[in-house]
Amino acid sequence: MRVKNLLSTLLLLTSIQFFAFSQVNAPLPYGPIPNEHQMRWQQMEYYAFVHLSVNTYTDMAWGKGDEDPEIFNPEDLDCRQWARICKEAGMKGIIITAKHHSGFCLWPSKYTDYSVKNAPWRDGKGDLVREMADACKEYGLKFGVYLSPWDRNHADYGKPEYITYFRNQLSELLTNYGEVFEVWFDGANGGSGFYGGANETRTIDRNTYYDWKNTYQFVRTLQPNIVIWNDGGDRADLRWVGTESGYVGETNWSLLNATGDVPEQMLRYGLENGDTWVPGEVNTSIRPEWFYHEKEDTKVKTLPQLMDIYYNSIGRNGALLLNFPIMPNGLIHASDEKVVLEFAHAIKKAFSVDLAKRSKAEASHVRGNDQRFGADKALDQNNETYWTTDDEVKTASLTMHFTQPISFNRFLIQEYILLGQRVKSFKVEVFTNGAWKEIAKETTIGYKRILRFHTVQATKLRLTITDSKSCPLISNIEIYNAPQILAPPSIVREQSGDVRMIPADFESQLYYTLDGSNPTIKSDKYTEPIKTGDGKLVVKCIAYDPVTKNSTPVFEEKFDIARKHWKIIGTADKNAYNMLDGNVHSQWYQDRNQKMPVDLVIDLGKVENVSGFKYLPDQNWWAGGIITNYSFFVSPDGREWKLVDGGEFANIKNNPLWQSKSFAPVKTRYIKLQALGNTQHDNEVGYAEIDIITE
Ligand code: FUL
Repeated sequence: MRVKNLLSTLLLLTSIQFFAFSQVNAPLPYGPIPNEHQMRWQQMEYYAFVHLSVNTYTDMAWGKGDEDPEIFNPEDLDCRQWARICKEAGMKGIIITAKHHSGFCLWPSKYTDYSVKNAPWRDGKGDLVREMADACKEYGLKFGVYLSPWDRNHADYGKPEYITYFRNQLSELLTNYGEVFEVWFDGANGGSGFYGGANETRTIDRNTYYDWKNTYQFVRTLQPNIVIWNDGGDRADLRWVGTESGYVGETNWSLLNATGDVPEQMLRYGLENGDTWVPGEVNTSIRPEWFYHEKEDTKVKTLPQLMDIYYNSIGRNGALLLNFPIMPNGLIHASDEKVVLEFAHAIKKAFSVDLAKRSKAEASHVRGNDQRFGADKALDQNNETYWTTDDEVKTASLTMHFTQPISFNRFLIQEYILLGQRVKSFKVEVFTNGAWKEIAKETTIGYKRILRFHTVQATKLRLTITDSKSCPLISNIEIYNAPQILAPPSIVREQSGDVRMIPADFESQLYYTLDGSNPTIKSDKYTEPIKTGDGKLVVKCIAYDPVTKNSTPVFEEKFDIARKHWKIIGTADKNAYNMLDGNVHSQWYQDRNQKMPVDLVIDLGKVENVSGFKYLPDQNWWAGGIITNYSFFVSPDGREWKLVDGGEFANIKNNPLWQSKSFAPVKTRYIKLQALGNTQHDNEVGYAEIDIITE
């Protein structure tokens, strides 16, 4: 009996031991990893910026610091409207410009008079930061602050005393308004300003002046859970991605080095072997500019543009910080609200049915053959579990078998970044028509990567990690069949006369006519630039979704004669032809040494019956060279000129759109647009496009 007991005890011990040995350990972290605050932030994914300050009332991008607080009166201000919109838009928080470069404070700071205290708004008794914080609380949003280090109002800016002032302000913002999830230290620093009446230019060394190391420490003492954004000085928790246009690199490492300069390339792509975790935040505005300008009411980003931004930020291991410029009355404009809610709806629709759920997965390698790390852990909707391999395995695949053929066009994948970002490259193949077909070959994954591709129908999908720093850890895979965004394409006519269409959704089918009739899906399908003759053209077009069988209303673009034979006289600069390329985003500037009046002479190649001309100024926000006053001449030989029109482009400053001028028809081979003045009252003259109107 005793022997039997001993035996069974031995057996039990051995099996426990065997079991214990068969259990592999979870991988150890590899390289830098996010801290808990960065992790919490990363999971927010999408949140808002709001820009409001004195320059909202002066139509400026930046306040100069001498604006009278009297102008600050957002009479209908309602932070609850902002919070409601952000909440409905699916955002997780709001960051407010508590103080922009002007130095004007949206809260009644004890340390300056340059604030809402001295504004007519709420009779000087208001506290906009408080209203924002309260509205965030009410709507269950996190609350963040932007505090510009550069202060164009403060007399001490540039001196050591200013740092005390800056920290005093931080202490107000970070103690009096509850939990703050993020603080934003804008990189624009130093330059000209009011500076307490000195009206001069002050330069600082943005790496040392703010004593970031101690400033960060101070911030963290006041708000232990905060994440700090900074694009200069000591590395903060989050990095700028090097652009304000709403995208980060396809390759996007959440790593940088703690010290040393960060070239723009590195901001965009991160640094594969960086020694510090610094993930990218993609900041962009729903309009071209950060502050409200009425002239941008027609330039609110469209749904397709916002969708691109989504895939190019959140879909590339970034977070999206989308800005609303607040109107002078204190509200978000109805057009901005409309499109951001459409955007939310479209995202919801795109990611509503996860088709990966309908699959069974197997993997080429599983860590220690332990099912705790099996392929199904990438599909179990649990971000705490992951599929992984033994440490030395850097190439492995996971195959998903669908119960029936499925159609899809989005692939979403996440790494378990708590143990480091590891994957260097991967590919996706589908099993379709009896064979494997590669549909994507990519680099990094990170917290989240979303791939877009043309809809495929398949019975299997194979993910292959082709290179990884150490064993890959895949916590989640999702597959979707996103509906097409049906919107009109952009249609341009190049100098050659060819017509190019740029679809709003890359899966859109475009059908067009050139004979004035309304296109249907029986009309010509757009596949490549359309060769046309030299004459005038009416292009009518629809975008069509073969799945829903819906199409857009007919969209039409009219073009005058092709500019094929035109020659720009008096310049050897090839960029001059940017004016004729149909692309409104390319421009050309005349030699900057010329003095007004500045002539643009064009040889039309042959005699045309001209009855007007069209001018589109440089479309960039900072564009100079916008012509306000002009004369227009014609000539048979480019020597003898006859004035046929002249005057001004009224309101071109506020509305730098196409300007059309007509005059009595005249037969001519040469034209001359003479710039007499510009919006800046200097000698710069630029053009995005130039065209004529013919009889
Ligand atoms: C920039 C600033 O200069 C802009 O005015 C804006 O605040 C943007 C978010 O950051 O650097």
